[in-house]
Order: sequence, then C-alpha cells, then structure tokens
Amino acid sequence: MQTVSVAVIPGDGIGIETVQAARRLLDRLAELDGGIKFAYTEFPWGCAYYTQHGEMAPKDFLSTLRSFETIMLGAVGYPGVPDHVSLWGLLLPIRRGFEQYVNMRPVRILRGVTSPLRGRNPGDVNFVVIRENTEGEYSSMGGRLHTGFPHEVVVQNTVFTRLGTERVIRYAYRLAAKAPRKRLCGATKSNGINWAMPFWDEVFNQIGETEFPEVERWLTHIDALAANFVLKPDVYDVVVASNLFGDILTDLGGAVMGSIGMAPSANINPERKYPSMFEPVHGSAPDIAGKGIANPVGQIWSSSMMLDHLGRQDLGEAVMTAVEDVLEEGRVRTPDLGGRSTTNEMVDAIIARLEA
Ligand code: GGG
Repeated sequence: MQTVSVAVIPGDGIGIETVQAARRLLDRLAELDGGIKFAYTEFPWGCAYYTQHGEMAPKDFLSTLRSFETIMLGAVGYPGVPDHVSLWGLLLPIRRGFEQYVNMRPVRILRGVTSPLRGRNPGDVNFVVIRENTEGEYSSMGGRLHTGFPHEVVVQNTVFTRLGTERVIRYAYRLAAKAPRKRLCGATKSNGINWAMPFWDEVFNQIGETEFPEVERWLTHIDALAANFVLKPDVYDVVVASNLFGDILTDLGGAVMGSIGMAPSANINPERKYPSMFEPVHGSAPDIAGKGIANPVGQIWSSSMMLDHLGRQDLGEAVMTAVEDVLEEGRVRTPDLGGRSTTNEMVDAIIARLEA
C-alpha cells in the first residue's frame, strides 16, 4: 500500500469548496484502487488566518510543509487583504522555497466542452504552457521613493538568472522532444524589454541548437502569441514563458478551454528534492464563494497531475476520462459551463463514472 502524505491548503473563497470536492474524489478513487491511500493534514492558512494573526501562515510554514510528499492548494486572495500581501505571504514563497521552478499548465479542450473559439473542437487544441515559476518579473525587488510627492519614483526589477532561465527552458525542450510534432514556442518581448528578453532568447536558441536539434523552435512576441492563442491554438505542442507572461497566457488558455474554472496547474520541483504543489489556475472567485457552484474540474485535473507525479499515471488518466465522460454526457454542468449543477453534483457524477 502506497500511503501519500498530503499537505492541504484550501486557502480562500472557492478554494475551500474545490479542495473539499477533490479530496472526496481522491478518497473514493483510493478505495476503488486499493493500492494507494492519502494521509491529509489540513492547514487553515490564507486571508482568514491573516485577519486573525496579521500573517498568511505561521513563520515556520515552509519547514512544516517540507516533510510532506505533496501539497494540494486551493486558491489565495480575498477582498480586504491586498493581493500582493496574500500572494507573497504564502503561495509565492512556497514556489520559490521549494524550487518549484516549473509551472506546468495544460491547455486542452476537453470532450463535451464548447470552446468560445469558433470551429475549435476537443482534440484540436492540446498543448502545455511551461511557466517559469521562481523569478523573472515576480522578483520582489524594487523600491519606492518620495511617497506621495509629485516626483514619486517606483522601481520594480525583473530578474533572469542563467541558472533559472536555462533550467526551465531545458525542461520545456525535454517535454517538446517527447511531443508528436516536437515543437517548442518561446514567449518573448525582446523588442521592448531590451536586456532580459534578448538574454531569454539567446538561452532559448543556444539550448535548442546544441541539445535539441530535433525540436522545431521559434520565438513569438507575447502580444502576437496572445493573439495566436485565439487565432491558431492548434499549432502549439509546448510553449515556454517567463513568470508573468506564462501567468497571463494561461488565463487566456483557460478561456480558450471554455472556462478558467477547468484550468489545472502543477508547480513542480523536477529534482524531487522538495514537495511539488498542485493548484488550479483560477483564484478565489469571491463573487461565487460559498454558493457551492464553483467548477471543481480545475482542482480535480490538478489532482490528476498530482497522481501522475506520484507515479500513478493510470489513476490520473482514469480521473480525466471520468471528467470528460461527465462533460460529454452534458447532464451535470456548473453555471460557468452553462448548467445549473452544484460543485457536489459534479463530483458525484465524476465519482459515479469511476465506479461504473
Ligand atoms: N489557485 C491559485 C490562486 O489562487 N491563484 C491566484 C493568483 O493570483 N495567482 C497568481 C499566480 O499564479 O502567480
């Protein structure tokens, strides 16, 4: 029996509901399989914790999480707590502290879902965005001078290290080399960002030329790439992007898929020195929080990626087949997909497919 220790951080808003939903599904899956068990420890960290304690989590939260095999996160951020406080108080230190430098974010139109893109059907769009996850535009370096005066100055630095740039680009090439068409697109903006992005492009081309000559590679400016996600998303296998560009592109990816509520992500430490973390792309959605109508698919798909990471690709695949079967049948859908079902009804339907 494989017992997996899971640190669970539901976080804020709908994160609490989607994590609960994914846990219920994982537990039933484990019962059906008989070979795996999840030992959860839940941590009530996030914006509610902040309003009581003045911090998003206890000071030693990284050393607490370090002992777990894997981390499941819902969403962070809620009105009343400034967004930069909620992100830098919990989510971003986990990504950085545990060297989760790969943020893998699949973009795929699932069976049964109508993409808002005219003429794009399930199967037409199926690629992965690899987002750099520990540096770049999310540097936390900068400063503010002469606050409140007309000559106020604010500076935010962007940091691209050779180590950080090479490792994420190399990871993306490895993935592209295994893809059927062996294609890798790099997101750039070297015409405007004239130090960091030419460096990014140089590393992208160097690694491609010397280590992965079999991979077809090209660079596209981020503005054109955003347009291409809508106009010709079927040309991509793997896209590699800096932290901010990858974040923006993958919200767009969620929209292309039919709902950001379905977009998954895996924050991976490829060396497995530290735990990896699995969270949906969506945020805490205060407008629907507490109503029980959040789409659980983003969290469930992220859990399927967790199963892949734990070496149980068979279970990860079974989960996604069940999700797609339910979507294709079309009877049970949350409001973001045009239905009237609740989060729990959706999970019940997915579990019923797993049991069938
Ligand atoms: N599910 C994760 C979450 O709450 N994300 C909110 C967010 O704003 N994330 C920013 C980021 O991924 O960099």
